[in-house]
Amino acid sequence: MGTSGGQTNTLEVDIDRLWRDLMASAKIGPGRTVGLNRPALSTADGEMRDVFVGWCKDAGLSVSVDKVGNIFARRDGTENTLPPVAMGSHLDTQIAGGRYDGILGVLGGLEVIRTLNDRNITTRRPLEVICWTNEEGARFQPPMMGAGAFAGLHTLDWVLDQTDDDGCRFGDELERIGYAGDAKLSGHDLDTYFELHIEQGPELEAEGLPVGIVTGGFVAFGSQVQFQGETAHSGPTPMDKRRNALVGAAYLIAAVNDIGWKYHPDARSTTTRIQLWPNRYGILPDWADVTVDIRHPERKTAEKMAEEVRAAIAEAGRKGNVDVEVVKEWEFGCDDFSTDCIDLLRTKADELGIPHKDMLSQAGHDAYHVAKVVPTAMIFSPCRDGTTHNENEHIEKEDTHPAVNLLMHAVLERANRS
Ligand code: HGY
Ligand code: MN
Ligand code: MN
Repeated sequence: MGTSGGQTNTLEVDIDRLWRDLMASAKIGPGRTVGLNRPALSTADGEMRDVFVGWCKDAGLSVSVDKVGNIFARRDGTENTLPPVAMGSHLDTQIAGGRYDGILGVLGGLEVIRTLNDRNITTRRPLEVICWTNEEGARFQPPMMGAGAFAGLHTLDWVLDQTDDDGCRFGDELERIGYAGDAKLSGHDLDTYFELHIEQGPELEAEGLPVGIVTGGFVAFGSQVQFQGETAHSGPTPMDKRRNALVGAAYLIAAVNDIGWKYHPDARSTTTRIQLWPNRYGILPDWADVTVDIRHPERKTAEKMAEEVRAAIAEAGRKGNVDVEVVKEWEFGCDDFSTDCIDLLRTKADELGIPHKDMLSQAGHDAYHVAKVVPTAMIFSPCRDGTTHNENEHIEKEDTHPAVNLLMHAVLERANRS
């Protein structure tokens, strides 16, 4: 049995090996320029999953896949009846995504495993590296769907029946890429879950800090809203006879933006997409579908904003003289992170001499949902200018190394605790 936590403070991950993996991943599902276009359950997502599973098997891990495609790669410990300590994040990206959002957390976890293998270090509890399905919600809303199903927020049938803009069904796409697993959604016990993720904000870089310890997350409310009007000719139809779905959507889009400014600077309010039919010259659209995303660090204010959005939805239908319906709603936010695990991260960072700060996450993460059922904590690493959901997302190897080391030492401590 190798060292299990003895002389391990000199233990460091091989950051060059991790970078090789990150650069290899960056070639799978290339975007328009330097980033990625690898939405969940796309062919590229399937290819990336296959590569990841291959790397896991090469590292001696046993791989299982659950019924929504979450991948669990396991390294046995010395006491395998104990639930595993897990690391992970997501490999799917936005369609104009960066190379590191989510991917660093999955491949960073695999690098931890490889380092323990190299040094012949065993742990008391087993370890797992997890790839959650559809974190981004780029094709199938809501986001964090795989982790949400794992945490019991969504039923299996509901997830499998979600469709994308082309009417492709989640369950069919999962079959098509070969990741409709047979492992049950519930009952996959985890002892702890640590998620390493780029900050997706400018604070760590601006303060020259290599690590953020995430104490909570902005509360977010999302809704998919549909407007139903009537097609008509844009020439002969008098203004008082129109039922233009795009006008209803436009009133809502402007109102959502105003609500964000009303609660500025801490609020975020966005209409991120619109679909329209027929969306052609000379004919009024009779159907519009918009997705609204509002966020705030305080739940009370986020709920107030959500109430104002609901009022704006009704008002937009009235002013646009069209019918309006909220077809889907979701929320996420996190004040469920484990204080024990947060304290462990702080202690380990101090022991390792890694400067760090506590901070909130403004983006959503799989860890938000996992935290509902498993003791969970998150580690942030710096990203340039905070640029993200943008192909120019960029991180530096040296700046990222400490956070990956912290992940490894926290996992080791947690896996070997009595
Ligand atoms: O919505 C989010 O914040 C995450 O990127 N899915
Ligand atoms: Mn992410
Ligand atoms: Mn993202």
